[in-house]
Amino acid sequence: MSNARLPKDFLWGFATASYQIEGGAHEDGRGDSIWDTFCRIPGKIADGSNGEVACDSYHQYKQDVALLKQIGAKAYRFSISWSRVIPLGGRNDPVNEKGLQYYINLVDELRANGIEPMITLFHWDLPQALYDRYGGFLNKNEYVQDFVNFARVMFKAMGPKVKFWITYNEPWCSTILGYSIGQFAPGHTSDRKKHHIGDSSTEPWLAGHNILISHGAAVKVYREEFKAKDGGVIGITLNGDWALPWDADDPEDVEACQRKQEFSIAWYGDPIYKGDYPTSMRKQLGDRLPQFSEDERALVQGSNDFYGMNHYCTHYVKHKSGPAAPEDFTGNLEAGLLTDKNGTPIGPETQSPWLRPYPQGFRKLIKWISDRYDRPIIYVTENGTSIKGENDLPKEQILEDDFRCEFFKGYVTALAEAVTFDNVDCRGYMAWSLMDNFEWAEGYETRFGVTYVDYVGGQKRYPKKSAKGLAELFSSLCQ
Ligand code: PNW
Repeated sequence: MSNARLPKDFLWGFATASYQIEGGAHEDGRGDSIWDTFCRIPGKIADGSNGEVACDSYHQYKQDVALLKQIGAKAYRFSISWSRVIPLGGRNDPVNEKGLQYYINLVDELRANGIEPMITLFHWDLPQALYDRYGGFLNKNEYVQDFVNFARVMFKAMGPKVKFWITYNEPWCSTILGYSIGQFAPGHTSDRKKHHIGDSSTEPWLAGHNILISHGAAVKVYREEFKAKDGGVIGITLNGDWALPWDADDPEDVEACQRKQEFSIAWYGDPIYKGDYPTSMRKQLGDRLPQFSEDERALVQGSNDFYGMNHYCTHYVKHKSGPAAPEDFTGNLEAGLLTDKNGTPIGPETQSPWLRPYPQGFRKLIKWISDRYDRPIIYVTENGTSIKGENDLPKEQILEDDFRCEFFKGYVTALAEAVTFDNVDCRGYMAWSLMDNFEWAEGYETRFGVTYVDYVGGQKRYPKKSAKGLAELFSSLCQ
């Protein structure tokens, strides 16, 4: 398969997210987000850390851009801390000009260095004030208007300088991890041992519905008020793992794989590309899954100029018999299995318990998405890996990250195969991540960067081998 190629003008680069890298958590008027408060609850973050300083990108953004340039990136995907721009979050609350200026400066610096900015409006850090005021995602009327207002503030501030907009990063994570399992902010779950508030049987579906509507409403504003003069495109980023049957000879496990994709990816993808939730979800969830009114459907259907795809790994899936539990969010199956019936592991271990590399799964999944949604334009907006025990190694060894180089080689080659042989229209790829950063509930112990960040040495950055590896990989494939 060595004749697999990517287009000459393929847009490749690196991704990060505001709370994971910026720090400057209380500077120049930034307000708290739900992640600032979540980190203060003992036991929620593995190493008890938070994003107060993180990679200090609030002060070192020029170094970040220099680094991108040095390693040959064509694009940089980053996200906006909503509570930095509007500290209290709402449509009647003041805009914090200093906070907004940070992002204008970053975009100007990127453009001055010939790097294409790609902005994610929301990467999980909801302003705490909106959660306190009306429950955040769960209040449709208030939330949708506030998100649209925030989006408009950003579209207006950036104008034609930004050509790529992503409304949301991985709403599956915000809703399932944040409103069902309680592992992510704001920590809601039915499990009273974990949290005092939440209903896993209803809240994730309601939160997801309201996110979809706010996405559609923000896209409408971009298309009506900005697109013609600013010339950008806008979409949403969905995460997705590939699924293999635990028992390849059991038709019920094979069927469960499809249902698993519907419950995780098509939950958001189908309303956007087809106008409603998948039948399998309606069948299992009944009235707990909200209905789209005609107005809502009109907002959501057709609201992607491109599909943003985050992908890391593949899991085995095993069907369950009997009725689904009320808090089930998987499609009544065992998801996330790391070995199959014969005990064969899906791939080598990494530092992240859920992540086992399996490059062929990337090719399969991107084709699955492309086929289901009639060949949308796809940008891969995240893909990368942690390495088992990386954090415990001396710096010199961390910089020789051959495991990560192999990961990228396998995955990017699989992508090139999908583009060359499977008729997939993928136009860009952002590796996760430009640098080691705050890995949410796993804290700083898990590193995903192609750049080592010295957290005790002033957050200084040292490119790893994989940083250079990507440039070589793309220069050989893009021709
Ligand atoms: C993505 N899981 O999150 C996020 O978009 C990034 O912010 C994050 O740092 C990166 O992947 C690496 O984890 C995920 O538990 C977090 O399956 C958790 C899961 C999947 C994606």
